[in-house]
Amino acid sequence: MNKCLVCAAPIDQFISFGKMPIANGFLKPEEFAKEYFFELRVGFCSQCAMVQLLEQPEREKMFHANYAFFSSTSKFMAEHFKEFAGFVKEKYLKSPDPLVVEIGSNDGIMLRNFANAGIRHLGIEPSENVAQVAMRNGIRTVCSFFDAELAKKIVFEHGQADAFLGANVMCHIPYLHSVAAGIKILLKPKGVLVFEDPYLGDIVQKTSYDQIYDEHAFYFSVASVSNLFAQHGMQVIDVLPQDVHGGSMRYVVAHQGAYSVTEAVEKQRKLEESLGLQRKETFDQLRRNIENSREKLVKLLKEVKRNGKRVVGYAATSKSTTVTNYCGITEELVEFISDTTPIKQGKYSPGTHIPVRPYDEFKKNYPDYALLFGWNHAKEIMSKEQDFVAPGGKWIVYVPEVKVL
Ligand code: DWN
Ligand code: SAH
Ligand code: ZN
Repeated sequence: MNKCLVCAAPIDQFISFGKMPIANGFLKPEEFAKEYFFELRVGFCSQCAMVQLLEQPEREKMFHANYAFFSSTSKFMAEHFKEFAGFVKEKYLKSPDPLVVEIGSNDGIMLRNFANAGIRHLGIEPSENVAQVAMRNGIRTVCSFFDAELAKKIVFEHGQADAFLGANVMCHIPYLHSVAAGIKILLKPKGVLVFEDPYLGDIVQKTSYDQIYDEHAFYFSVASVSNLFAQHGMQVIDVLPQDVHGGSMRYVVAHQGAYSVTEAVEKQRKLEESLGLQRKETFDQLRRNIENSREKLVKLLKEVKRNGKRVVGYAATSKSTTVTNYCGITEELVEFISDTTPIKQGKYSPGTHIPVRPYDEFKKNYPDYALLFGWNHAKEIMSKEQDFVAPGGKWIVYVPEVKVL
């Protein structure tokens, strides 16, 4: 029996996706034979409402000097982080010469907004290749995993922080208690933690099961995040739903009693109750919805193939690794996956070994159908792909429902 990583209560599994490879482990044919697999199992803790992986590969297998995800590949996300930084600056950087610390700072997509404004900043990023891009652009970065020990060192060298930020990284860290303890040490009395992650409410409502993969150890709700920080003398003071990554939540957390709590927090908790995010049955239903989604997608792809049509995958996302492996989608159904990230191109998708090719190959010979693995960027992608659609190209999507657009 697994124990909850947050409250240590016994926890039940509600789904297994079977054997899965490293989601960002794009590889070469000579590496196929020694590819690493683990069982992607997910559980819900009835005690503290935290949804979590029950098995996760060691962190060095996921985050290293060849990490394949570079944040700045999306222009829309760059705009989003400009807004995020503006929100923090306006509301929480009131003291003279403030310090902003960000974990999972990647290639600097967020921190450059502070660096450009001459604000003291520090990025913590364990994946060396992406950290180097940030450093080359003048963003102060420490190449390390964040935990309570590192927090002490940062306070010693730089003093306490006014804002501690994290986008799509808190949910990646299984040792959340060490992270929370570190944040507690690092924040000034009026300092705030502002972080964003894919929101459990959206995953449940949209059956966006592809958010579930090795890197995502947790699937947060306001309830589970509040429970976690309460154990460390901190409280959620504000929550702001976001459209990005298929539906995310921005949480603002502060030392207990340092700020008044906005009405949005209670409102969201009520909404979570009505969605059943604190009930085990919700996740049994989610499993059935996921199984249905798989059945429909496989049926559709096989039908399209039978009709002699070409299907290409659009964007070799981490999420696509869950979809292709869980649904058994190989080169037989999807000719190749087009992606703009140089480090992924010329390699093969994890587990299912579909070729990943440069975007130009999509552009120069449009397929009949594009399977939108980057559905969370649909607005950005569809607005620039008019030339694919105009002569009859069609999108296949599977979130929130399997359909042809
Ligand atoms: O949480 C995480 C999020 C923030 O980023 C990480 N664990 C890993 C990663 O997840 P992902 O790989 O699912 O992220 P995206 O942003 O959905 O995928 C981006 C991929 O799509 C990149 O490989 C670039 C590609 N892409 C493309 O080929 N054409 C993206 C866009 C916008 C495009 O137009
Ligand atoms: N914040 C960026 C990157 C998200 S990808 C964005 O939203 O686009 C997750 C990032 O977190 C990766 O760059 C990974 O190397 C980093 N990361 C993983 N574990 C970490 C840890 N313990 N401390 C700090 N960063 C971590
Ligand atoms: Zn728990």
